[in-house]
Amino acid sequence: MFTRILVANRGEIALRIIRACRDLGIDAIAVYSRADRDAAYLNLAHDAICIGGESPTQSYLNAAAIISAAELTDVQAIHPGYGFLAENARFAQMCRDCRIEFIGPSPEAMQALGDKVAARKLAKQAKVPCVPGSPGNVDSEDEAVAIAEKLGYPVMIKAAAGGGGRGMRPAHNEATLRTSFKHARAEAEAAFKDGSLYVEKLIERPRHVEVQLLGDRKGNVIHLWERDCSLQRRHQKLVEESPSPHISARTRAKLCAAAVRLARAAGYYSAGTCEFLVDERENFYFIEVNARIQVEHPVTELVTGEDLVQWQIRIAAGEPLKLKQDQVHQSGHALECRINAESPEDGFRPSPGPIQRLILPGGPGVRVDTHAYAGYNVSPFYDSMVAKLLVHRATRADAIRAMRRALAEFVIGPIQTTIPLHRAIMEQADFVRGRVDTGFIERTFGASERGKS
Ligand code: MV4
Repeated sequence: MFTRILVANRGEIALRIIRACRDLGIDAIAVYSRADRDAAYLNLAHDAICIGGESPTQSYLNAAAIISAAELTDVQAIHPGYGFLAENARFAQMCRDCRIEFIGPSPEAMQALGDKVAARKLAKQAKVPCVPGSPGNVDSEDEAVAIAEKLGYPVMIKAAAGGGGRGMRPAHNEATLRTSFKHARAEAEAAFKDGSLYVEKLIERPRHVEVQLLGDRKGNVIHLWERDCSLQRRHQKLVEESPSPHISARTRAKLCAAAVRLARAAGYYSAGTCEFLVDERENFYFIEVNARIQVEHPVTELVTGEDLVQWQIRIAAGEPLKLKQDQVHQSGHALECRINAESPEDGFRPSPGPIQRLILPGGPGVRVDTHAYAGYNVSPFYDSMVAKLLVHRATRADAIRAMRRALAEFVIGPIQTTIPLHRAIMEQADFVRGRVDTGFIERTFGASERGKS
């Protein structure tokens, strides 16, 4: 097992990884940008190293600075967390070249799955259902039109290098397809330096269901059931839960088995997620793999009782996965609300600044993952998430009640947060009935939403 790990991230996930290291008896080395020098979790690390300026490119995205910090502190491994360098295959390769274990999948798997067209091909080979669409890249407008006519409108144009909703455009007829194609290509070129596009049939009112996977370096792959992340706003998840309220036990079993087949075909190890769209008739379609630990991983930790970050570390150290599929049970119901420093009444504008007052909820079944404290300054340079509030109870109804209680206890000020929005969501009849698709937020809180895209 490792004795020393570098934590190449910030905020709540840095703290989460430091905690896993402590539980495993490993020294955690933290890194920080000049904007994060007062972060309290730095004191929980064995050591902390400044890696550069406030902007992510100067610090948390600065691969050379991070590798230097790793060399300087003589760590055996780097945990990238999520975001920043977590899904950067070149960074994983740099780590390998420097004989530092990257705590994540292999650069090869990351590369193969990072290209959505290549991932779709792999999925098809593994007999994982995909959204009907083009077999590969679509190189011209005319080719896109021909494919759309075969599929039938509406269709969705996606960037091969995209993901998480970036570089995506719907088209409802030939005219909109032609303009969308031009725009999508320009956007993909600008955002990813790769203008490759593909076309899929548009799935109406989809639910977003993802399967948590763990694989070791010996080829063992298991799933830890699913999470439902349908409650989003502009591709920013707001609420996640497990089990999904939308699927039958039969669909769940098929979905999880499909995800495991894909991970095996990709030679995937470490923690990862296989994302699916699920339609109203419970047909499911693979869309992409997230080759990292995700923000919402604690939802799965609560229902399975497993520590995913510890597993990632054990796997990177070469341990075989001692956890067998039949030992992983989905017990009770977990919900997560992302508490962001934003103003929902003001188009979700970021609301950074000092936190003066903070009272965290607690009691039975409550978990709060946060790096925030009274006196902490929420920096405008980074993601606006300040806390993840989770509950775990026997049933979904009990979990919703516990979440209402926890949200009522939560005091944070004077910054604006998404807490009032979450309180409203937990009272919403459709949410309580489990009838949530990806258009829920727009339909329910539509007045302040429309016309902002
Ligand atoms: C789609 C889709 C409809 N049809 N693909 C958005 C995130 C990215 N991972 C895939 N996404 C979508 N892909 C087809 N063929 C609708 C979405 C989508 C969505 C998916 C999951 C959760 C929220 C969403 C919000 C808008 C669009």
